[in-house]
Amino acid sequence: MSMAEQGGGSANGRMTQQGRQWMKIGEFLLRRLQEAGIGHVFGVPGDFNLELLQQLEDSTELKWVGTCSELNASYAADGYARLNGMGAVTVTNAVGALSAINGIAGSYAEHVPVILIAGSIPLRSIERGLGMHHTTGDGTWDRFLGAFAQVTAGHTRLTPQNAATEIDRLILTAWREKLPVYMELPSDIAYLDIEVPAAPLAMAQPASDPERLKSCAGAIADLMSKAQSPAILADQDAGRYGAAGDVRMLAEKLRAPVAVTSPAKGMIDENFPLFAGIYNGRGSTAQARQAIEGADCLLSIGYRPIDGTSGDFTAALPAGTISARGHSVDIGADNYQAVNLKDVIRGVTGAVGQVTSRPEGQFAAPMANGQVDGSAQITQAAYWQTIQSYLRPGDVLLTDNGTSYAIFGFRLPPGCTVVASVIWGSIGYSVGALLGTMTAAPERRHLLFIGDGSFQETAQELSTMLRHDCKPVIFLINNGGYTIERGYMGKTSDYNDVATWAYTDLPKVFRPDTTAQSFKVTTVADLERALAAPNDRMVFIESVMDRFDAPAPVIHSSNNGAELDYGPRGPQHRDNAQLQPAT
Ligand SMILES: Cc1ncc(C[n+]2csc(CCOP(=O)(O)OP(=O)(O)O)c2C)c(N)n1
Ligand SMILES: [Mg+2]
Repeated sequence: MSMAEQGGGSANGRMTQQGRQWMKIGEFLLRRLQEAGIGHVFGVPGDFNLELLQQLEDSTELKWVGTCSELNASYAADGYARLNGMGAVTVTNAVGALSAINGIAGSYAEHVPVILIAGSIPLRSIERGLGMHHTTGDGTWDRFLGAFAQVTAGHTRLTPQNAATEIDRLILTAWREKLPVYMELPSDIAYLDIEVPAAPLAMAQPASDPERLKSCAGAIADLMSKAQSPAILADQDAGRYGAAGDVRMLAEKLRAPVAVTSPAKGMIDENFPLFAGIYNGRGSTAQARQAIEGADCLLSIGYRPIDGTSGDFTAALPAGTISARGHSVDIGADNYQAVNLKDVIRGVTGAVGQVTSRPEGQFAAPMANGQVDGSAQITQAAYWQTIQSYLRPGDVLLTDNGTSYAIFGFRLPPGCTVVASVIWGSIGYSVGALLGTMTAAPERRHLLFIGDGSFQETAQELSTMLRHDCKPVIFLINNGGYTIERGYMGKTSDYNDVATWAYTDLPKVFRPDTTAQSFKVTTVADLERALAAPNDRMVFIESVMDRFDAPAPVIHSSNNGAELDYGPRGPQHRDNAQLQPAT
C-alpha cells in the first residue's frame, strides 16, 4: 500500500489534514476489511472487479480464495464469518451478484455479517448513459441495489465522494447488527486517491446507555433472583454477539438450566451440568421442555420462533418471559433501548447473588448407546450412533437439510461448533460453508454431514477444497434422493429421486493427483474402517442407505410440515403418499 502515509502526508502535492492519509479507494476498502478481522476474500472474477482483485493480489495482507460459483462463494463467506466473526465475498455486476443473493439472504436470515462487494459498471457509463454488458440492456443501473436492499442491513454504490464514509458505515453496520451488507464498487474508481482516516476502524458496539443498562440489568436480576425455577433459552444471537460464555456464567450463578434452539446448538457446552438440551416446543428433549416451560422466570435471548424452532408453533414460553436481543430488551411492558446483549448479561450476572439452594444440574439426557451389529446393512440408527463416538473436542460440524439433521441429536464434546442453516435452509449451503470454515480455522477438524440431493447442488466446490489441501471428513448419505421430502409428499415419486453419481470418484475428478481417501460404505464394519482413516488428508465417506430409512424426528417433522404446508385437503393424505414412522 504505497500511498499509505500518516496524517500530514501528501499526494499530488496536496496536504492532508491531521489524522488523514491518501489511499486508493480499492486499497482503503481492503485495508478496512483487514481491520475488521478478515483475512480471506471469496469470489469469482469478472471484468468489473478485476481491478480490485489486482489490488488484492498486490497487497500481501488478504488472501484470495476463488470459487467455482458465486453462490458457493457466498456460502463460503458465511461459513468463514461463523468462525471468524466476519466474512467477505467479491463478484462481478449482476450476473455474479444475483448468483450470490441466495447466500446473502441466508446470511441475513441466520444473522451472519458478510460484506458483498460487487464490482459494478463504471461511473462513466452511468453518467454518460452507455449501455453495458451484465445489465438488462435498457440503460438502467439501479435494479440490483434495489434487490440487495431487501436482504442486507445496508447497501451503497461507492463513489470517490462517499467511499471513505460509506465503507466504514457498511462494515460497522454488518459487524454491529450481525447482518450482511452490499456495496457496488464501480470499476473505474478503485485506483482513484481519496483522503481517508489514518486510524484503524474500531470494531466495537456503541456503548450501552449507562442508566438504561443499570435499570435493565437490575430489573432482570431482581426477577430471576426471586424466581424458584428460573431458566435461560439461548438462540443463535447469544453466540453472534459473543455472549455465550457470559450466559453460561449467569446460569452457574443462578443455578438455572440453559436450553438452546437448534440454530444455537453447540453455543453452550453440552457437558455443562446445567445444559438442558434443545428447546423446540413439542419437539424438545424432555429436559429442555420441562426447564423452559416449567420456568417461573425465563430469560430468552434472541429467540426467533419459526416452525423449526417452535416445534411447529407448539412452543409455550412462560408468561412474563424476558426477551433480550442484540441491542434491546423487553421486560413486561418495559422496553429498554441502547443496551448491548453482552453488557446486559454481564450486568445481570454482577447483580445476582450466587445461588446454592438449587442443584448444579444434570439436566441433559445421556446419549442412547445400544449395540450395533457390524456386519448388517447400515441403517440411519447405526450410522448416527457410530459417528457419535467419532466426535472429539473442538470439531466443527456442518450439516445440510435432510436426514443429516440427525446431528442435532448428538451429544457434543466440549469446544465443538455447529454450522447449519436452520432458518434459511438452502440445500447445498454446507458444502460452500465448509470451504469457509476450513479457511477460517484450518487447525480444527471439520466434519460435513450431507445427503446426496443437497450435495449435488454445490458439489463442485470440493475442487476448491482439494486445490487448497483442505482436510475435512465428508459424510455423504447416498439414499437415491430427497428422503426428508418423502416425509412430506411423494414417498415413491420420481421428483424425489436424484441421479446416481460415482461419489467416491469425485476427489479424483476434481484433483487428479489427490491424496484424498474415499470409502463406499454399506455396513457398520465398513464405516468403522473408514473412521479409522487418518485426518491428514480429505476423507470422503459415502454411505449407501435405504431411501425410506430416516431418523424418527426427521420423519415426524416432515409429516408435521406437510400438514402446515398443504392443509387438511392436501395430497399428503393419499394412500402411501408419505414416508411415515415405522409403527
Ligand atoms: C435450494 C433449495 N432447494 C430445495 C430445497 C427443498 N429441500 C429441502 S431438503 C431437500 C432434500 C434433501 O435431500 P438429501 O440432501 O438427499 O437428504 P436426505 O433427506 O435424503 O438425507 C430438498 C430438495 C431446499 N431446502 N433448498
Ligand atoms: Mg438423499
